[in-house]
Amino acid sequence: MGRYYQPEIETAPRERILEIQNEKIVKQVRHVYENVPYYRHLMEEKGVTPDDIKGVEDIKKLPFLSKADLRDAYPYGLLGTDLKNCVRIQSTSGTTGRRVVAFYTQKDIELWEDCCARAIVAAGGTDEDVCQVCYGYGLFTGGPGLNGGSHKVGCLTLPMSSGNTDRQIQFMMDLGATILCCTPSYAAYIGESLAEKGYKPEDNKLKAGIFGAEPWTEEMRRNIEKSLGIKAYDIYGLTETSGPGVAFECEEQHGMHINEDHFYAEIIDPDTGEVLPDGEKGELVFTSLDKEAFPLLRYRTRDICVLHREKCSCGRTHVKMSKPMGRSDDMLIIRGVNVFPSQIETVLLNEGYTPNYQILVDRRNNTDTLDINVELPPEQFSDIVSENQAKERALEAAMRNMLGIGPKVHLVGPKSIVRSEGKAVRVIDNRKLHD
Ligand code: DLL
Repeated sequence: MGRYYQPEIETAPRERILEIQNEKIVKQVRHVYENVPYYRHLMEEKGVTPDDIKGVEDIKKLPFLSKADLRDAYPYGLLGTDLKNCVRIQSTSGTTGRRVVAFYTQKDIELWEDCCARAIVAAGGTDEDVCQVCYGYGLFTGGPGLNGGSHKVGCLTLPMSSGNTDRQIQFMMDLGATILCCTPSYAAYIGESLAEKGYKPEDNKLKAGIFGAEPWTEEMRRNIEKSLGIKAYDIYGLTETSGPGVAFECEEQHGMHINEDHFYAEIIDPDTGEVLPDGEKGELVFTSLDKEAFPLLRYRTRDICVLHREKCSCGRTHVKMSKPMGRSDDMLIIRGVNVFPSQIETVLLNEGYTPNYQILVDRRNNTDTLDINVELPPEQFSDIVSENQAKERALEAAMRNMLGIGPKVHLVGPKSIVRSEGKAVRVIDNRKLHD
């Protein structure tokens, strides 16, 4: 296997890519219009018909789609094909109210796995490699996506899923894993655990890591590379667009190539929706070009980034996106799990507390921590420590249920959370996630 998984498309001249995109978008829009009444209605509202879309130039005529639409249409409202043609669902982590369920036909899965295979090959993967996948398996897209990509490349795949670090390390050493796939914070933690066990970076056989699903800095990259003795590559994606592999880093390790034959990217001003030119920072919007079961036109990711089209020394011609530099909504990613402050508020209100709370996020020993200070009104305040502790544990359980991760809850006395004169400052995030 060479430097590319699908060289004819990954290094295709720009004109060829545009030709492919133009051809596919016409079909994709028609497919959505004919099969997804929810989106057809949005098009009708905007006065656009499939005949207006003759190529990617016309994508800007189409209405946007947001997470709120996905919620409205839950679970089947955006399905582009008969359920009987679907073979899989995946879903976002946590959340009851905001769960996103994505559907796949067998062809959708093939294309998704191709995208992940491209990422693995770009990180130097071949059929000689042993690829340890410790993203979560199950509903989360990380495990299944990289697992499928690893099979396509022909690597010996270790489907570890996340957690149980001792076992991860044992398999890594005993089976000579050469590629590690997990979140960057878990990679850093594995590096630390190896050192604690007395291993030096040269003791493992790893050569590369494919890390994503959460923001990470160049400083984290350097630390991980040093502690594991590898090259660390970024990979991006979201459940809505199939999962990891929408974009991936090449040997330049400078921006992620977007798989433009499957996804058309735009950057918009998050406030006005206006399309911004390449090189300007704004919200990333994706249009799928050939999805069957869960096609999304102009989906607002809420991730803030920049697109670059300069020639890349790796030979790939696909546009590059910068690392996400933040979000245009209030979503937090904590230990790889997407968390919205509104979910925390919902639990508090459901459990009979007031919405006076503060969310504290930090990163200690490469692991995200989530603490929630919850203010008790005078009538609920108790001097008996054990009573408060029991309430804290009960709230923690309710939060875990809603969020999919367990926070530490601290009940605090009446009026001890500072009232804000403007917008309440609900979230204090002390992690340094962006350079
Ligand atoms: O995190 C898919 C994924 C799995 C990507 C494994 C990479 C590796 P969701 O849970 O739907 O899907 O979360 C998607 O995570 O909108 C970004 O805000 C964030 N995100 C994903 N990759 C990166 C990355 C998966 N490389 C949301 N850097 C996205 C920064 C990322 N943020």
